Amino acid sequence: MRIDIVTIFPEFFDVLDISLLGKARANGLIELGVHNLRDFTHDRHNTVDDTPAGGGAGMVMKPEPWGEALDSILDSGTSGSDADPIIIFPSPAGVRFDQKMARELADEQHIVFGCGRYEGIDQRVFDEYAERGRVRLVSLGDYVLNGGEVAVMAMIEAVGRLIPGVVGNPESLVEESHEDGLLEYPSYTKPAVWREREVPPVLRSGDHGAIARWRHEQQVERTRRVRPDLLPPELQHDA
Ligand code: JEK
Repeated sequence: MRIDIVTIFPEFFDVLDISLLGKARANGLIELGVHNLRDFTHDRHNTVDDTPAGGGAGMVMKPEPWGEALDSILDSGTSGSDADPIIIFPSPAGVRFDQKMARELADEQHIVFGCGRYEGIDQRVFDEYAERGRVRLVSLGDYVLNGGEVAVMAMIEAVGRLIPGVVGNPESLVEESHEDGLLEYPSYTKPAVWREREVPPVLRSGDHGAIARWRHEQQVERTRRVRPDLLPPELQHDA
């Protein structure tokens, strides 16, 4: 997979070299390009923002640097050899990012992330590239961040660990693929007693059927308590 990121804070993504993706990049499983939006300006102050049309608070990102940056990524590099990239713009007005979207993105050959700042990017940038290919506005969650960078880091981590060879232990991914959309069960390790707190005896019983049933009960109970919205209808009964 190839990932390109356009941002005014390219150093923000230096940490990807030491995170779990470092190995995947060394193996050639993930190619990463980080592009400074200011490199696509032509004025002395490398201006990327301007006042909002129609008035209002804050600043809006100008379309021209975005057009030059995205054009250079789309028609340079892996030109022709790869399938058409999907362009993702993090936005508080986007569709919610979730595990299903992470799985879909893990199948892509080429993802381009556009990180906005200020009050966001001129709408015409989205319209222009939506007319030429696949554009998605995606929100990390229902809270307001200062820009798209943190959202892109989270999305890359969620997508990257689904690419075969990127995650250390493929068994944990097999287990996840069988998940039922419930929250996970609580985990324990040794020692069997810590500060008078016991590992539940069933987990030390060696009875794998009993362990599987206990874990499922814990999942259902936990989901009912903290995320009732995730409970499938057949598990929904009151009290
Ligand atoms: C991309 C710029 C900052 C801040 C104004 C007025 C109500 C806010 C943009 N889950 C997520 N939360 N926030 C983002 C995100 C934030 C961004 C950018 C993503 C680019 N900003 C900003 C205030 C406002 N709005 C109406 C909401 C707009 C995000 C993701 N992904």
